[in-house]
Amino acid sequence: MKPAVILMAYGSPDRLGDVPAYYADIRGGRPIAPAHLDDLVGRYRALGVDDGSEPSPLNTITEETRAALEAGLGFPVFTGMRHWRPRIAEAVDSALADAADLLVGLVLAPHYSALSIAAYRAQFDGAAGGRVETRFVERWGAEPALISLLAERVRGTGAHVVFTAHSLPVRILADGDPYQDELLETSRLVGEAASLEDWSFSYQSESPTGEPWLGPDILDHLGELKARGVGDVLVCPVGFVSDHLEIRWDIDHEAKERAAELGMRLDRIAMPNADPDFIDCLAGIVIRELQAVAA
Ligand code: FEC
Repeated sequence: MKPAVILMAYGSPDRLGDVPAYYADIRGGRPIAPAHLDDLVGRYRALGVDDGSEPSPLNTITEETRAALEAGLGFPVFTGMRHWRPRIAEAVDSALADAADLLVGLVLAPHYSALSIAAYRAQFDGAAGGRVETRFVERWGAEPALISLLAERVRGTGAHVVFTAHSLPVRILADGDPYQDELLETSRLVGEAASLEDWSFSYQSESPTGEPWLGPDILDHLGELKARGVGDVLVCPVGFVSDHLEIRWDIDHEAKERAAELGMRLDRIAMPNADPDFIDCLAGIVIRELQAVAA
């Protein structure tokens, strides 16, 4: 067998000039208010994405993760982006051009939702189109290696730990979507492994789509914590695994600013990115999928 991994990520614009097309892809053809587009361009600019020839700092992290996983596994890993290039379909085509005969699809997001992992899966399955044997990892939020890696980063803190994840529209609950339950389970497992006495969960990064989103949002939650007498917060974004816009802007800028306004201190854990322990975690998941095929 000649396996390859299709490592799927949300994707990030390479240059500022890409932001309109990238945002249009996220919106799936629905209209974008000009003020929202300007605001998004400003956020990417603040993170160091520019119109120069250097790669975007955010995409550089995804590439480091891909390269480290490939080195760890000893067979090819191709990156496919849900909303940018290289697309998931391009990654699948590259793997097939490289003569891979078994593709393992793994998304760099641990929790299942119909609005998230299912959309990656649809692109992956559509691209493979029955041309090759495939395995797809639907969830890995309770993976022991992930739990212990995150637990290590919050263990012993004197701060109140707030686990966070990207919010989604409230309507997913009526459809019985497992997203929220899976996020709370990861948070509980990490809290237990790190013997945390005081932790909570909140959402972040709600998008201005005009419908209600799951809450509480971290910006409101900080106010609730302040009212409870909490002065020191450590954010552990369990729904994300790398430094990107939602971490570097929404947590490091917006949430930090809100905490400062409230007279609170806010830090966050270092994201897994291409940390060797995290790469081992991903490699372990892939190897288990290969073993299931061989069994
Ligand atoms: O660093 C980067 O360039 C990309 C950061 C990024 C990540 C990410 C992850 C998730 N999203 C999820 C759901 C939604 C839904 C909408 C939505 C909108 C945006 C916008 C940007 C954006 N998201 Fe995202 N998301 C990232 C970036 N996301 C930019 C558009 C402007 C804005 O809201 O600021 C609303 C779509 C709509 O308009 O209909 C829903 C979920 C995740 C976590 C799972 C995953 O990573 O795939 C869920 C990273």
